[in-house]
Amino acid sequence: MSENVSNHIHKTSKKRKKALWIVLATSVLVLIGLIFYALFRRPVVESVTHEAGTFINIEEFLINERIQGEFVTNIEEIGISDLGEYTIQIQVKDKVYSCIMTIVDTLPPSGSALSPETLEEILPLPEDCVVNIEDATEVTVSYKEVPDVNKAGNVDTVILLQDKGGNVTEIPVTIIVLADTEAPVIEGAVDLSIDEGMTLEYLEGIAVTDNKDENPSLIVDDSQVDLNQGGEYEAVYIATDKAGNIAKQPIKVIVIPDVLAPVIEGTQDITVEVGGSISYRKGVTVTDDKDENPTLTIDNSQVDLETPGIYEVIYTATDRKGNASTATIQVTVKSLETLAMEQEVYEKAADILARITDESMTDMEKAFAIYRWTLTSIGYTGSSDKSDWIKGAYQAFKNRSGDCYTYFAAAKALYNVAGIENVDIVKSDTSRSSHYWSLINLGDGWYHVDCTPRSGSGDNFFMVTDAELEAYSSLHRNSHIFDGSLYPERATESVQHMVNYSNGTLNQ
Ligand SMILES: [Ca+2]
Ligand SMILES: [Ca+2]
Ligand SMILES: [Ca+2]
Repeated sequence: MSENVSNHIHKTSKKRKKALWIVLATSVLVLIGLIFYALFRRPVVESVTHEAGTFINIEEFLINERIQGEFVTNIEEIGISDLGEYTIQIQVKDKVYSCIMTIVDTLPPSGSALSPETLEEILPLPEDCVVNIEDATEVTVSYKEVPDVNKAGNVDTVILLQDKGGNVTEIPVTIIVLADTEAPVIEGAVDLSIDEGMTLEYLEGIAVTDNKDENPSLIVDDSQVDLNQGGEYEAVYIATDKAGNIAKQPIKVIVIPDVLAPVIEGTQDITVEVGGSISYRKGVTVTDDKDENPTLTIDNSQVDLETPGIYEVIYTATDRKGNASTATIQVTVKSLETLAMEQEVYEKAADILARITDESMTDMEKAFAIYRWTLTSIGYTGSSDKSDWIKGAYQAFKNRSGDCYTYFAAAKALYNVAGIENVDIVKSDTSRSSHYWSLINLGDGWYHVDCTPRSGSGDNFFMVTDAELEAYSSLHRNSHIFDGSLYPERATESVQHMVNYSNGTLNQ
């Protein structure tokens, strides 16, 4: 028994010793572990969450403040407001550790309400409703609900400030909506001047703007202006905005009267054979100082194209204002026989002229040669057909005889071919006898030429003045009396000292 007891005691003692050893060994292992942990544990945290807008401090990354470390990553290159994840490298002693830094924005923005003024129907920008906005990240500004600003008054609304982190701040504001009381502004209005009868483009160059209305209306009141009557008038531009504000801008309108008649150009006498036709407008133009399209009427009611004769045609041009001018032409209707006779007369005249003149002669020498040829080449028989000078010339060239009409007509044909300006002149008092002669103009005025030989005396009439003709006429029963008012004004300077009738030459 005692041995058993002794054994039992001995066994108990052994068990205790064993437990003690286990505790001791465990403690040693824990201690060793702690020493290892202290000596070799990671000094840098695995991850960091950083609030945007604050300074990035090395201590955020170290497990306690006894550890000394420094950034390997250039931390200044990271925007402190740029949200996101960054891998940051940190050196502690001679080892480099990585850490994930996440920049977050958890703080809502702040701002101060304004009370912006606006006009009816014009919504202020939400940015204009808040000032002093502050946040670490970019903030967008918007209306929570778009306010109704269509009517004047105070409108309460809410502005939302939202940052990059999704944080939202609501700011109540009051918008002051004002009615539009400002009239539009008219620009470009100037006094206008225009020719009578024209139309005015009043609105050309006129601009209207308004403080609120993008399209204010613009009209012109020209009820006082009469564009068809010269004078000075007033017109008024009237601009109106949507709110009914009106601006008025008067201008002066000067209407320049049209007092000048149109000018007719290109009319000329027309010769046509019996039964022929005439285009009266051909080559005729009408212009006016003010009217771009003056009217032209042609009165040819007197013309009888079926009957030979000389007829008048009257052109009348009228401008818009009623100023009128006229031009008259003669239409000569000739029989075919007369036209043929005319052609023969001119052929014969050309033959004669070629014989009695040459290129070296002056116009006066040519005229004198015509005078001498006519005077001496035709015999006086005292009768002729006076219905047409062509007939007279025909008789002169064919028969070489006739009366004063024959001489006059022959000379006229020769003057025409020689290009000498001439006018027919007739005796005004034909109670005793009729007589025909010419006025010619060589550039120094009109002179009388009478190629009819006078019986008896050696009287000569080459380029004589009225006075010289009158001196003869008064002594010879008014042989050359005429109505001076019917003819172009005559020259008064005598050229008789140049004329040598006896030997047929001119003194230069
Ligand atoms: Ca924020
Ligand atoms: Ca306005
Ligand atoms: Ca005119």
